[in-house]
Amino acid sequence: MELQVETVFQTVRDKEFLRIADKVLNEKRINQEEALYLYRSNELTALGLLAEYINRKKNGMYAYFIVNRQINPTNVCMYQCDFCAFGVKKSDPKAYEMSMEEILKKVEELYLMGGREVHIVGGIPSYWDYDKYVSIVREIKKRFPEIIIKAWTAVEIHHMAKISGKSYEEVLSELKEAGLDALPGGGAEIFSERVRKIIAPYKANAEEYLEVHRVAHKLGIPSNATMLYGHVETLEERVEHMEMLRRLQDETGGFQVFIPLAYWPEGTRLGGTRTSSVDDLKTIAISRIYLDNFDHIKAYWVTLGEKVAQVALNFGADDLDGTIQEEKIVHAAGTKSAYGHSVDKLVNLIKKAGKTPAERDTFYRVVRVYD
Ligand code: V47
Ligand code: SF4
Repeated sequence: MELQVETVFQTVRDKEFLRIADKVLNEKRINQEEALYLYRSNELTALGLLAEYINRKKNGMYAYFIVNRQINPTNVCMYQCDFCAFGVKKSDPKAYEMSMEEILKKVEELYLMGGREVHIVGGIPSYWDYDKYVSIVREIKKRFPEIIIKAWTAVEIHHMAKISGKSYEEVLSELKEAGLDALPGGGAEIFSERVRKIIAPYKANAEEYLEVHRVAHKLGIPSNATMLYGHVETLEERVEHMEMLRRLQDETGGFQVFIPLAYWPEGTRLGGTRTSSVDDLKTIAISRIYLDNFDHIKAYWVTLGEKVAQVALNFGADDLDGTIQEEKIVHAAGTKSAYGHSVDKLVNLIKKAGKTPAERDTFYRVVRVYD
């Protein structure tokens, strides 16, 4: 059945909302002003329906998940971003660093349960040398060649280039040669210079983040993109962030998924309050509509909570991330989500959202459908 904007949206009285909705249904790109209008509108259910319509055209009734594991090898970090409760100084009693044996043990546990992906991201200690990052990838690949390694954010890649004197291209090529398969999307935060000066003044800036991803795509390394929202940024700055990603995706086509990350304030220097579920759902829906050149939008259950993530699967998102097993970054900032989920739990969450659970690998190749 074809959706007709007049009948589906008959309860919506806002003419400008309807004009934008019609544009979206006609597969025309919306601009930044129109995205802002959608953010400021109170037509939440119509917005969700619009985003979900786009999502179903791209992904049908599938909602994806992956059997994966996060490994955060250390929480010692020289950058001390104000929104982050995870990164601590070496002298902090909470500071830890995993040995290579501990890291390999964690990968082995994943391997034995049939997992497919390790997602490695952590703090950036001033005393780690370049080879440390490369050797973690190399050792994992050597022992577990079937495991897909999604490791090191653009911020870490930029840092590696800085300490080694190598170019992004050299660093990424060496990591690829060691066994790196994909880059995670962390470190993007909000691209606005104004915001970065407040929340993360010392690490890679927007241009550097985007350039790392550009080079990765050129080398055939796919990557993900994130946006940390709900702190000091304006709605304009969120939309500008999406615009910069949309432009790079037009150029390279190398992004696989966009992941809006809801900010958790507990234990951070920045403080503030949690996002509302309405804001979370709007952000999922608007990103689905705005990023028309991205195939996937992730409802990351760790930041959204399981319940909002489930609703988000009907607001334009098509992916829940995965079993994860152990997550330290957002848990340090107060999330009450479980540390990990079983496959059964994720399958159930998805089925109860009215979607078909599709287990995937890192590259969105379907491994198993749970009808
Ligand atoms: O870059 C840090 C964020 C990110 C907080 O690529 C916080 O598939 C909320 O990027 N509240 C790391 N978020 C996690 C990440 C990620 C997660 C899942 C999947 C993928 C992927 C990437 O966590 C950091 C930062 O943006 N973060 N502190 C906080 N207080
Ligand atoms: Fe370090 Fe990343 Fe936390 Fe910033 S967000 S303090 S770079 S771990």
